[in-house]
Amino acid sequence: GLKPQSSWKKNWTEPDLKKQYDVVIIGGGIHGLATAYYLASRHGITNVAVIEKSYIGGGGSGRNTAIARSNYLTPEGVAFYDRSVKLYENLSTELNFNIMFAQMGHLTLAHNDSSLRTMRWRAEVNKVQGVDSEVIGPDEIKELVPMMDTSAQTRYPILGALYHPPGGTIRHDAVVWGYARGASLYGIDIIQNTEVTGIDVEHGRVTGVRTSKGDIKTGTAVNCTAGWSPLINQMVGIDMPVVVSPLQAAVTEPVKPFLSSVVVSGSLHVYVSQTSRGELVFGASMDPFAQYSMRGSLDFIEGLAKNVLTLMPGLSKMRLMRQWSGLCDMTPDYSPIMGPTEIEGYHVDIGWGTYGFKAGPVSGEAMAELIAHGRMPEIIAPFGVERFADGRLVGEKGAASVGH
Ligand code: PYC
Repeated sequence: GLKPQSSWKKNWTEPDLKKQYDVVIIGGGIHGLATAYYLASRHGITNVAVIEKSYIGGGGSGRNTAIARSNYLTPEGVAFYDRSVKLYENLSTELNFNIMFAQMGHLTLAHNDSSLRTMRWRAEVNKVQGVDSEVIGPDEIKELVPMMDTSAQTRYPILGALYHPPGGTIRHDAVVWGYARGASLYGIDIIQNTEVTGIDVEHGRVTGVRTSKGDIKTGTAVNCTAGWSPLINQMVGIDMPVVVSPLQAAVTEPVKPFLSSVVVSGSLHVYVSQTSRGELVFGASMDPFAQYSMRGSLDFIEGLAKNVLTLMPGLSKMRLMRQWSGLCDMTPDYSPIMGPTEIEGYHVDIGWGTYGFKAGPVSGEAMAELIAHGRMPEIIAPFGVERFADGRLVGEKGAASVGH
C-alpha cells in the first residue's frame, strides 16, 4: 500500500502566525488562496496571511459540484466568468499542478417555452462576447447524451438546450492545493485551524485582525469566507444583502464512463456530471431555508432521485455513496459583492451563492489588483456593493444553474 514517506515534501508550509502582515485574507478557500497567490505572483506582495478556521478547501471550495462555465445572461457576467474559464484553461501550467479541467461541454435543458427563450437570449449575449454557446434541439441532445429521455412522452419533455462546449468540470481540491502550494512558495503564510474572532477598526479604517491564535496588526483585511461572510461583516459593523442557505449534493458509486457532458435542468432543479473516476455527481437548488447546518437530508435525496430519473430513467439501479451540503451566501441579484467598503482597508469578495467555484481565479486576480493598486478593476466594477443603493443590479437569475 501507499504510506506517507518522510522524504515527501509538504505542498505548503505550516508557519507560526506573525504579529504583522500587509494583508490578512480571511478564508482559505479558492477565493482567498487565489487572491494570495496573485498578490504575490503578479504584484510582489508577499507579507500576506491566509487565515482559515478549519482546513483549506473545507468550506464551499471542497463541497461544490466542480462545474465551470461562462454562459451567463448579462454582458458583465459573461465577461467576468469568461476570464475565469480562460484562467482555468491555463492554470495547470501556471501552477504546475494538474487541476484536471475536463472541457466536456455543458448542456442547460429547457422544458418549456420561457426557458427556451432565456436560452436563446443567453446564446446571443454569449456569442456577441465571443463565448461559444448555441441552442440545440432534442435530437442533438440525444446524440450528446444517449441516456437522456428526449421523448415527447416523458413528464417534462425537453424542448431544447443551451449547449456550451467550453464548460465542464475541474478537480476542485486540486485548485485549492495548487493555489496553496503556489502561494506558499512565494512565502505567503497559510494558517489553518485558526478562527478570526474580531477585526479592529480605528477612525474608520482597519488596524488589526484578532484570531484564536493571537492578534495581528494589518491595514488590509479581505473577507473571502462565502457562507460565513455576513458574520465577518458583522465584526466591522457592516450589513450587506446576503442570505445564507445550504446547498446539498451527492455522489454515486463509480461506473464505466457514459456521460460526456455536464447536464443541467433548471426546471427540475438538478445537475449531473460524471467524474474521471466514474462517479456521478449530482446537485440541486439551495434548501428553501436560511441556516448554517451542513447536514444532508433524506428529503433532498428523494427529490434528487425523482428528478434524475425523470431525465435518465436508465440510472435507476445506481447507488448513492455520499451526500453533503455547503453554505451559499446569496445576494438578491445572483451576482457577487466585490470590492472596497465604507471601512478603509476592509474589502469583500462575497455573495457567491451557488457559483463561487467557477469564479475563483478571476476573483483572486481582480481582488489582488484592487489591493495592490487601490482601484477597482474594470472587470469587477459592476459588482460593487453600491449597486444595491444605486439600483444597478446585475440580474443573473436566468443563468443560475437551477431555480432557487
Ligand atoms: O452555476 O453552474 C453553476 C452551478 C452548478 C452547481 C451549482 N451552481
